[in-house]
Amino acid sequence: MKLYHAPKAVNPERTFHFLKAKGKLDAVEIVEISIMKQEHKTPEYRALSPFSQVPVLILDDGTKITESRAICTYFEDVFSEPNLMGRDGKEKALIEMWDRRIEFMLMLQFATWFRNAHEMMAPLEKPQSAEAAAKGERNAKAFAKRLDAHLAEHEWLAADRFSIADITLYLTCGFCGVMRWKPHREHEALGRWYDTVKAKFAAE
Ligand SMILES: N[C@@H](CCC(=O)N[C@@H](CS)C(=O)NCC(=O)O)C(=O)O
Repeated sequence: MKLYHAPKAVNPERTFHFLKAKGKLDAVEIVEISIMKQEHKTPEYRALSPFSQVPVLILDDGTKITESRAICTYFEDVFSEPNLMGRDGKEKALIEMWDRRIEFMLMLQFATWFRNAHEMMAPLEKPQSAEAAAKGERNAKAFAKRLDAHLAEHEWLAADRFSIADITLYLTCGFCGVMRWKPHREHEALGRWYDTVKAKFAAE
């Protein structure tokens, strides 16, 4: 198995950290791609990823999987422990619910802000839009407040234990630093949760 990974980019980091949480980084060949050098725009890479995005997982039979969550679903199946996506219907649904909320209501909103406002993104986001950036920023910041309220009453995002939803949120919080925004330093419960996840990854 081969995983095309772009360090520091949130979706590839999601699959990478998922694999890390499984303790299986050694089981997969990792190939690094530089998005800033536009290595994902080459004809060779486009043959692997038709939308020119990272990550991509290539299975031993040549099958290409190009969505980060779908790649995690595959890893969950082949590396079943520790379970990160739910053991029964209820856990699976709650974990997926929170993971999708983080993806749509925080990560995508933040990405809209970042891609439309940061000069580094100008070659990739044409044209950039100040209006879209402002809307993304507003939405991301409003959702961070709601997350803080949830985490004030729960140790983990979903199902009372560490899951893929925590991985997605942890990496998204880190990604927000690129706009000098640290939601986990603005909100107390989010900060307590963030430090716990950080310590967990540092110990692995
Ligand atoms: N829905 C896809 C999104 C993948 C994605 O947007 N990857 C970004 C890096 S975080 C990328 O490859 N960007 C390249 C570009 O925008 O040109 C997934 O979850 O894998």
